[in-house]
Amino acid sequence: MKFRIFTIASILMVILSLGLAACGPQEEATEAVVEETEEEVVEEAPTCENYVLVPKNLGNPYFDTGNVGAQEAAGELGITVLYQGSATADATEQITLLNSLIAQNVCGLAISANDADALVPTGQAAMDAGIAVVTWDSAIAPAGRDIHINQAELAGIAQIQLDMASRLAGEDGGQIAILSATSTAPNQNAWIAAMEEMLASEEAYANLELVETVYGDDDDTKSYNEAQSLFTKYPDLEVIIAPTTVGIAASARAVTDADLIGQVFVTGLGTPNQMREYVKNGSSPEFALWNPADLAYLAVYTTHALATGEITAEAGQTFTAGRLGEYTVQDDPELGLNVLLGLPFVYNADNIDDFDW
Ligand code: RAM
Repeated sequence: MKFRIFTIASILMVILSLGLAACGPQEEATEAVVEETEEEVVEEAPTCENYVLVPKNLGNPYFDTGNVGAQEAAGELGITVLYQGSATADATEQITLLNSLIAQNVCGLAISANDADALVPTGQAAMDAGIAVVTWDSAIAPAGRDIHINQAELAGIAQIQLDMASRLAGEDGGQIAILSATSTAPNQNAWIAAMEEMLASEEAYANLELVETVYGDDDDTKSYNEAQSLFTKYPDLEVIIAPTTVGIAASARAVTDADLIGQVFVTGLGTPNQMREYVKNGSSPEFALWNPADLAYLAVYTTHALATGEITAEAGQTFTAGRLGEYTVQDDPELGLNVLLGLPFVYNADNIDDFDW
C-alpha cells in the first residue's frame, strides 16, 4: 500500500506538413514533426478505506469509549473503521479474528493485544500481506507490529498508582494487593513489573507490602470474586490496586457490598462513569486514567498514515493527528517504535462530575 508515481511518456505525432508531391520552390521534403510531450501523472494514494479497531474483548466500556474516538477520526479521514473483537480477553480467540481480517485484506489493523508474544506471527502475517499493523493500549512485541500507540509512560503509570495507594494506606502504610486483568495482558504485566520494582527500591513506598497479585481476566464476575477472596485471605489488607477498568469497578463494588468502605480502599485505573459512585461512597476515593477515546483516535490516525505511506515505521517520522496535533514516532529499547499520547489524569471527588464517559 505504497504511493506509486508513474511517469507516462505520451508521444504525440503531429504531422505539420505532408507534401507528398514534389512541387517547385516550396518543395520541401515531406516533413513529419514528432513532438514528444512528457506528462507526469501522479497516482493518488491508494484508497485505503477499510480499517479495523480490535479491542482485547467486547463489552468493556473502556474499549467502547476508545471506539468513539476511532469513529471521530474515521469521519475526519473519510475512512471506515469497523470495531471487532472477541467475546473474551483471550489471545487464541483474538488470533482467529485477526486471521479472518487478514484474509479480508483490510488496509490497517489497530489492535489492543491479549498477549505480546503469541500475537507476533499473526502481526507478521498481516504486515507481510501489506496491512499496516498498529497496536494501541496493549502492545504486540515489536517484531509483530509496525508502531505501538502508548497511552502514557510506563514509569508514570506505575508511580501514579503507587502514589494513590500510598495516600490511601496512610502514614503507616500496610498491606496492598494487585487485582489485574489476564495473566498474559502485556500492558498490565508491564505496569505491575514497574510497580514491583518501585516498591522494592523506592523509600517512599517502603511501608507498603505487596501481599499478592491476582487476575480477574477483565471479567466482571471473576474480578468481583477475586476481590472478595483477597479480603478473606488478608484481613489487614489496606488497598487493592486494580490496573484495569474492569477490575477496579468490580473491586470497589465488592468492597461496598462487604461493608468494608474505609477499611479497604480500591484504586488503580478506571473510567469516570464506572467509578463515579465509588468515588462518592468512599470505596475508591481516587483513580487514574488517560482518555481511551483520544488513544484510539490517535491509533486510527497513525494506522492511516502508515497505510497511505504518509509515514513509514521509523523513528523520527512526524504526522498530524487531527485535533490532537503533531506526533513523532520514537524508538524505545523495550517498547520499540511507539507514539506517546500523554500523561494519565487523576480523578477524585473534586473533578469526577466534570467527566461523562
Ligand atoms: C481494561 C483493559 C485495558 C486497560 C484498561 C486500563 O479496560 O485491560 O487494556 O488499558 O483496563
